[in-house]
Amino acid sequence: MERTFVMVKPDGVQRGLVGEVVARFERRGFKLVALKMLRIHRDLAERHYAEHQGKPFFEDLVSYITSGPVAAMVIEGRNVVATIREMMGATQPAKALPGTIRGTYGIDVGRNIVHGSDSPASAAREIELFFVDAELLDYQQALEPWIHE
Ligand code: DAT
Ligand code: MG
Repeated sequence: MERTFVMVKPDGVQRGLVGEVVARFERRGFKLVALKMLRIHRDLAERHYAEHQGKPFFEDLVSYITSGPVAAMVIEGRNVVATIREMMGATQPAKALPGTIRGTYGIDVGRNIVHGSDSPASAAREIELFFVDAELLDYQQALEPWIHE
């Protein structure tokens, strides 16, 4: 089963949107396999956003993501990486479709509430950056047969 890494960014935590974001994924039927809050420090931020190093917005991105606590999670389900990207909406909230997370709660690109891995390979890399194996829980979702046929 596929896994993805999701994070409610500091603006989402400050605005009290952690429950709202998690609830959307739970209601969709996805399984939460890890969840914790942490404060990201510069070293982890730079590694997480390594692909953006050197871009003009990199410094602002690192200072934003390290500016307060985040809620980090690992979510499991069929095609979960792409589905959660769709549920998040476009990177620029102004272009995100209404009903998506960013299209419901966001305006500026530098305050776009949520992160989600963009591919299964990114997910594997990001999960390893933020979690140790023992934090990824292996359990049966009681409603599983009612979610997957
Ligand atoms: P996403 O978060 O949708 O995966 P990304 O990986 O391209 O988007 O960029 C990571 C974050 O960097 C994004 O959530 C917000 C910021 N960002 C991206 N492009 C930007 C831009 N052109 N100007 C300012 N910030 C940007
Ligand atoms: Mg990205």
